[in-house]
Amino acid sequence: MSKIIGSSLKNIPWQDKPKGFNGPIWRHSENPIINRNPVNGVARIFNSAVVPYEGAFIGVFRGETINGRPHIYLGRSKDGLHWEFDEEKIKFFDEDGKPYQPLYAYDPRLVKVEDAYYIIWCGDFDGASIGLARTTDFKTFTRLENPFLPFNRNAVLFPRRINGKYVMLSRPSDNGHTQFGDIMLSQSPDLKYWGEHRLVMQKGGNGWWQSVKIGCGPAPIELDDGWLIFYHGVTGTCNGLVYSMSAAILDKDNPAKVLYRAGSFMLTPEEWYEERGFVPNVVFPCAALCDADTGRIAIYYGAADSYVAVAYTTLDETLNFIKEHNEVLPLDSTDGKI
Ligand code: BMA
Repeated sequence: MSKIIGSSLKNIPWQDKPKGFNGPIWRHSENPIINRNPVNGVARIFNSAVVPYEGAFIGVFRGETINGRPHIYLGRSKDGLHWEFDEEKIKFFDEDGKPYQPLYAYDPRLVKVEDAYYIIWCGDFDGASIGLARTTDFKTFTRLENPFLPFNRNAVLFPRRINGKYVMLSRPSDNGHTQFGDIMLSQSPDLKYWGEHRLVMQKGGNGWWQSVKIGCGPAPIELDDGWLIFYHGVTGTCNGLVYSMSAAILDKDNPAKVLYRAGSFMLTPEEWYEERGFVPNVVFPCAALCDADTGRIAIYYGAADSYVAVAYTTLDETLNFIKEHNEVLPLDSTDGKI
């Protein structure tokens, strides 16, 4: 069986799989872990990302302010489940030290690459596109050049360079509530100039749960023989879009190539906090903590655009599910250079 390449994380939030539960991902029993109105002036926190930090946990949180605009807030937690937030949104400065605040910022991801932590979000760049910032201490945040042209609204970095390049997954889109979308990959020698774009995975397949669009989720998890990604897939119903999640394995040296991909969802909206909220029927994964020793994985996901929830799986459970439901689409298995 494959192994996670990474650190041990003994204090990873964890609950064993409930007896009699058959699914590959099981929910934390005290979900949602963040409720409405968590901070003065913030109505909802959801679609947010966390990392281990100094023996505890730190995260960047999508805070929907009471005028409806989302911004990114910093949060800290001892156990990864109970969070305290700064009252003020994160202040970003450019590389010359001048204020460089996003007009709005949502769906942040947080990834450690070498000695720095990177925040990747969707913000306004004459339309929705991707924002990128670096911090080493969670006190000062340096906003870098916007990686892509508009429109694009969903991106995450790989946690290390591959073949000497930084690698970003993203989902190019339109200026609205995009009714299409595949996962692409872009590469950069310096986090400034991005190119060598590749197609990674397309929506669709035999099942319907990912028929409208797909988008990347947490930072890819390095395995000895590939990269594990959790991602969201969207289906259309007469009552609107439904967001579920599943997983795939990408090639280790060329992650534009999909080795295995689950043709069925691993988690879909079922609980009240996933089915009922500002946008009903949404599970939207943005972060995953892993313990390399045990293969335990804790996934943080936004629920119904209203709450943050946690769910658990293990590497073995996930790999078994992916392989049992394997369905790689024709262009997924190529090197993506079309
Ligand atoms: C997507 C993004 C997410 C959101 C989802 C469901 O397009 O805007 O932030 O969770 O829609 O509303």
